Amino acid sequence: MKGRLRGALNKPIAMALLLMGSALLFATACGATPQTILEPTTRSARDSLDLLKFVFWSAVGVFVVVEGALIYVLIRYRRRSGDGLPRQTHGHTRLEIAWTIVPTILVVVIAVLTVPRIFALAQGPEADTLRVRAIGHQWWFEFVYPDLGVVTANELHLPVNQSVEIQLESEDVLHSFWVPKLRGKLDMVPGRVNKFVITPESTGTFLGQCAEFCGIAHALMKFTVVVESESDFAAWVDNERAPRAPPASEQAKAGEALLASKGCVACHTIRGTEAAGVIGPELTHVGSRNHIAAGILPNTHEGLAKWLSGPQDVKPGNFMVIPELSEDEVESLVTYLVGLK
Ligand code: HEC
Ligand SMILES: [Cu+2]
Repeated sequence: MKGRLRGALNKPIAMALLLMGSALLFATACGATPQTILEPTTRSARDSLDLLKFVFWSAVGVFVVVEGALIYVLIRYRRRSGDGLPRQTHGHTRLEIAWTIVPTILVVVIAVLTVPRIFALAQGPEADTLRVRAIGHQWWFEFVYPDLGVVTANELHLPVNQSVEIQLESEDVLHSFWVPKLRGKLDMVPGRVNKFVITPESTGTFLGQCAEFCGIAHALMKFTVVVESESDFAAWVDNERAPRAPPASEQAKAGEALLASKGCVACHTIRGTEAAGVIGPELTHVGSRNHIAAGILPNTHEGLAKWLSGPQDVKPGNFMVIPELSEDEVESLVTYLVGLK
């Protein structure tokens, strides 16, 4: 029998195995993984990963047993020259009972492990839970801290080891809030508030992304979550609450003067100025953020200049529509915005 098996493992099969092996190697060789679910930093994300691992390895076990049996039978009982009609049979009661009971047990075990986790995911806030409203807009995220009087965009700050309830809302269409290292995704639904509670356990910057197709710039709708120490968070809140820093140079002053004439005031709020629009992101402290345009450009002089010179080139279809600005006007505005720490 051994000899027959070896004979069957001929060239094509060996080639296929080699290809599958190298594909696996390539697939696992991905380097940095900022948006992986495999490095959870909250209990919620860890619970989901544990469950995923259990289901995955059970599936691997089932796959190996079933495919192994199939391959063995295909090779062992394949048709050879001179073979006649094989013995005809119908059904095998014991086998059929076995392959009904085994999957049932597996499904029941998965259900028993899943149901308590579903309840854990839906757990409500505690007395000292920090509340944040996360509001999806086409194509950026707004973050409002109702108890702290802070409004910001695209960069959610959270204190480490503090439970936080995130209330998901949408201003327009369906979006989905997904920070893989913090929690599984949850939809942001217009006219409805979905909530979840998490406690981030490690400091760091975590990448998030809208995970529900929401229109032309959906793929360019990202955000970051900055988890920081309690004192860093308190300092951040203090800074966010203050009105905008007054322009520090003549050029920055010229920039602030352009807010009205170029229409920025209609869509953006900059507390301390006449700008009080609510269509675009709050800009009072835009200079302190790491990225602009929902994670698409670095918040540098060049990034801002690129954005103001052509927001539609950077992010086609987005709702920032402005008159064309001269190079001087862009410089003034950028100098002003960079100063809004
Ligand atoms: C018609 C409304 C509208 C006008 C007018 C407008 N903006 Fe915007 N702005 C937006 C929207 C919407 C976004 C978010 C775009 C996105 O990321 O999809 C935005 C984004 C920005 C951002 C990036 C903010 C961030 O945190 O991502 C900056 C900076 C900005 N606008 C500056 C300006 C300036 C300066 C002007 C005036 C020259 C201006 N905007 C005029 C609607 C507007
Ligand atoms: Cu979206």
